[in-house]
Amino acid sequence: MNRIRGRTAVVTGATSGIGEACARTLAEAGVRLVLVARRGERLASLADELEATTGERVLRHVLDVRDREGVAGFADRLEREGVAVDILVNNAGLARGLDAFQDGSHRDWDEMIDTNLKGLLNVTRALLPGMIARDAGHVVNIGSVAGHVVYPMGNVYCATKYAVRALTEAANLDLVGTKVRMSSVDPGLVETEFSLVRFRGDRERAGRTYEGVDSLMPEDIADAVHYVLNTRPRVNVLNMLVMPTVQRSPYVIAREEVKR
Ligand code: NDP
Ligand code: 8X3
Repeated sequence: MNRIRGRTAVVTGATSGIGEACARTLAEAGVRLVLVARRGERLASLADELEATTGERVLRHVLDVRDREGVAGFADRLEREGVAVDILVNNAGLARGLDAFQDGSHRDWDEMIDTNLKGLLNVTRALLPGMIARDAGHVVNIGSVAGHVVYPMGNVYCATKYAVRALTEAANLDLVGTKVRMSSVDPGLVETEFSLVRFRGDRERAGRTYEGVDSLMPEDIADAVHYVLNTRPRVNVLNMLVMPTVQRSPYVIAREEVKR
């Protein structure tokens, strides 16, 4: 049964990887889309493509989730255009670097905290009150296995994802008595541009992350997000941890040897 057809969803970080896959999966399910990211050209090309395949208007809004004024402007635009948001997928996020705590870069730390934590807060703070006022809505936060288990050199990235899990739990306490739900979907290794961003464009190093590993693909996480959103209104999945079969923890990976 399709319980989300005709609903309106905001997907942040829709220009790549998991966010793009969520946009495609939700479009297929008949969800009206509002797509958000910083790279306008990519955003426009995905929105145009989904408009052509679904025949539905796809709103696009170039936004850096770290920019509080920009987020307020985005929320104002939605209100002006009479768009009531039923679903928010807080996906925009990134890792920068893989350094020991004692060698960490302030710039990398700020970027991760400002995006993964404060960016998620900014967008949620702007859209959640409308959901509460309508007593309907579902927020899905994309966390990570890194929010359950820390790994060497993951320090600040892991801390942001532990925070996402804590915020999902905390928000659910504050939402009790409403029909608004908040969930987190927490992936293990997914092959996306994540490592390319983490290693600032170093394709060889990024490629090694996925070498010999039958990683999750972005559509696997989009399926999980779809499942969570499509549950009956009485069901609230607080947290769904989704790992590749070959990865049982950040430390335990069956990696095939790659012959060179
Ligand atoms: P990608 O790099 O492929 O996609 C990240 C997306 O986030 C892009 O669309 C990017 O768009 C957007 N984004 C980044 N910063 C901002 C910003 N400041 N404002 C708006 N949008 C932003 O990586 P993934 O798809 O892998 O990452 C998506 C989420 O999944 C992240 O939260 C990540 O932490 C999480 N995750 C990823 C895993 C993996 O192994 N890949 C595993 C577990 C969790 P643009 O640059 O156009 O703004
Ligand atoms: C991304 C997955 O293991 O690189 O959250 O932290 S991992």
